[in-house]
Amino acid sequence: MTNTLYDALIAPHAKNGGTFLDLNDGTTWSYAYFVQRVAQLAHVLRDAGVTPGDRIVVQAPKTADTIALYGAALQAGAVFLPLNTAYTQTEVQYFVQDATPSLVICDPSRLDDITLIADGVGVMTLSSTGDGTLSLAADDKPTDFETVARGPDDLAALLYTSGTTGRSKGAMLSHKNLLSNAVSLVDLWQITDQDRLIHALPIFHTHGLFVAMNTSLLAGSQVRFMPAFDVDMILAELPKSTMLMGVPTFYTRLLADDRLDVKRTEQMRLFISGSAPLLAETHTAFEAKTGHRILERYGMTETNMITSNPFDGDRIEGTVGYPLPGTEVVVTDNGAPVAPGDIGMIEVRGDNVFQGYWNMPEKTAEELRENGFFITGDLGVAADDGRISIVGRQKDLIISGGYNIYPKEIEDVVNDIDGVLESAVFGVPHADFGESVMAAIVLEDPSLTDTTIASQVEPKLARFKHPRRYIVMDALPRNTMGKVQKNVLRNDFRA
Ligand code: MLC
Ligand code: AMP
Repeated sequence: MTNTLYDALIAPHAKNGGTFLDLNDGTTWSYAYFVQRVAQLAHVLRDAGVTPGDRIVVQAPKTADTIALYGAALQAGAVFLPLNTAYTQTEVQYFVQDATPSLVICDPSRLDDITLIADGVGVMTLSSTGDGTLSLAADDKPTDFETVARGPDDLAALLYTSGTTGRSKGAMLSHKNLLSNAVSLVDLWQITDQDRLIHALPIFHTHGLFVAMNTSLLAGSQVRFMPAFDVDMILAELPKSTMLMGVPTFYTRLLADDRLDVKRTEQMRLFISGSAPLLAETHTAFEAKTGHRILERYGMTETNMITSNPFDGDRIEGTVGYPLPGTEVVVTDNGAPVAPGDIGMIEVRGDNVFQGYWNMPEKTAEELRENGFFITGDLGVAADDGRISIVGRQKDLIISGGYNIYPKEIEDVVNDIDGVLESAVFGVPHADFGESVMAAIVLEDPSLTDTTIASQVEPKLARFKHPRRYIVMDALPRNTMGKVQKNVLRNDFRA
């Protein structure tokens, strides 16, 4: 039986006694043990009724078993659907209803919440202490499993990404999409089994799950697997590691610590940044303190990684480098390529580009052209030699600490509150998170307070999406067409 991703990422390690995961409690998982654990979990999935092509929703803590569950989903031919652990019951309900999974896996502390909205779908638990029902059920299962056949075009994962319409869209990622990108990155960044990656990202997004884990599995490298970002822990691991992947907030926080220096980073081979713009000043300050030039790359949930600064060659601050091998990037004006140096829409085509949005053919048709180019919503410039710089976004999006926040989703919730006439949510610069969320509101009921509004937003939206300030206005600024001028709000309230 062939299974594109399983055969490339997992099967080759069946007899590999080398360390894969180095965990916080001091224990390690060898690659060979990982392969066996994946098989045990695949048995649990099958026994729970998961059949090939079924979606499994996973809102679970960052543990070794969660990574093995990703492997198990691949081996059982299922579609892995990870969710941010910060999502509320209301948010999870939408994903469950939209994706119609055959199994939902959550932290034991969320079991009641999730069972209520799972609508007859089976729910199992996965905890950070290993005593969830999923892990316990796996313990006495056989350590081998007959791999389900999956080809390059079969779906491997469904990752939701919010949209400008306020409704999250499930990006369908095939085995080929994920594998082709991992192969390009391993080659480009020269990742080998001699590498040790510091992994401090969440594993429910492209960056922490695919960019970090798929490349490590493909190369057979070691992963220092941390439950979350922690400056002290990272500083302690730098002398024993070779790579770090992070969002810009990782780097600004590390820079603020005097213990970061040349000596501590001597063994490190590569610092990679992505998911949000890395300020040129962060790049420069990091080099001054450590001697390392951070390698910035650019990607999206729908496309995996698109461009990267070179491994050998100039890593230029403020640019995201060149298209990955096998990936075409064009900068366009209404679909027509613009000249080098001119600003336009970044469009992408290649094996890395997703298969479309789950159950949303109209949305897919709007963003994925018939000729295969995906319209990213990011505005960029290509230099004469093809190097890309991102200069802005056409989509109304805030990126806070690497998390994408779509204003429309928040506006819908705020506008629904009795006594609110309308609102406009926008981002302002934030030293730690890059951007931070603010809401301008117009009230029908002047007695409504920030606290009342916040208390009604809280149960509906994950904490990282909550506006940090509500600004009451008599009217929202609008242009002659009646469109709210968010640039005016951003300028007026940036301080
Ligand atoms: C946490 N909080 C945030 C936040 N993260 N608020 C805004 N933006 C964020 N990103 C809030 C919490 O709700 C909490 O609020 C407070 O901050 C402290 O929570 P915490 O869990 O202790 O936060 P911290 O550990 O400091 O996390 C910050 C972070 C984390 C930057 C380390 O957000 C992170 O790991 N971000 C990475 C996101 C990522 O992987 N993106 C990749 C997307 S893929 P309060 O008020 O309750 O205290 C993609 C494609 C690509 O974009 O190209 O890669
Ligand atoms: P997501 O939908 O979460 O995958 O986020 C993708 C978006 O993150 C892209 O469309 C960009 O707007 C942004 N992004 C990713 N990497 C970078 C980068 N290096 N510089 C600027 N923006 C980035």
